[in-house]
Amino acid sequence: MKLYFAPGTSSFAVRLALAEARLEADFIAVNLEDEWLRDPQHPFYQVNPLGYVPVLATDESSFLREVPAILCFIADRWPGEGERARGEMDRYKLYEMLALINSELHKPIGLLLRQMMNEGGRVKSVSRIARMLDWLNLKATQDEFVLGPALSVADLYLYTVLGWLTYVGLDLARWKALSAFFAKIDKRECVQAARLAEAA
Ligand SMILES: N[C@@H](CCC(=O)N[C@@H](CS)C(=O)NCC(=O)O)C(=O)O
Repeated sequence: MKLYFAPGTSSFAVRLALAEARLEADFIAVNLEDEWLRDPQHPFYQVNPLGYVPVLATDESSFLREVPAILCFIADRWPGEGERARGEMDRYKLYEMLALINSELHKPIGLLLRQMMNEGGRVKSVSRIARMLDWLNLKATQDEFVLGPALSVADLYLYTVLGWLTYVGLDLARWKALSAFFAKIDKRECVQAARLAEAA
């Protein structure tokens, strides 16, 4: 497998999931600033014509895109996690959480980071993100991980996007249980190793 990634972006959640699931992959850095990235002549166009990461190449010609889909693919190949997610309702709960992180946190934070909102939109968006974090903070007071007692790919995705809050003027310390969750994931051996590898 190959992961097309850009440092500091959502592809880090996929890198973490691969590491925790002990799945081997090669890592191909993509320069998101490259203005030719979406040009049909650019090699990355075959990988993702939409010009963004992450993309997981599952073999030479099969490219899986969109963080929630890629994380489900990994979850199914992660023995412990696959086992946990086997129940039908558990599976829907995993989709639910991945969709929430993707659409209610990842995307709006991404738009804020890229300054793609006017001031009114920015204020509303920050307040909506804070509301999501209030709810996730409450969940974090009740369970060890976002989907219950076992680590899942959703935790790794949430951890990744929580790491961006500071860049949009939100202080994670405001949400005590989420801060503790972040610190717990951050301490994991795989996470530390993945961070070093990403920076190399
Ligand atoms: N819908 C995609 C969005 C991925 C995404 O936002 N990727 C960002 C990095 S976090 C990116 O590559 N942005 C560059 C761009 O969109 O031009 C997903 O969920 O995987």
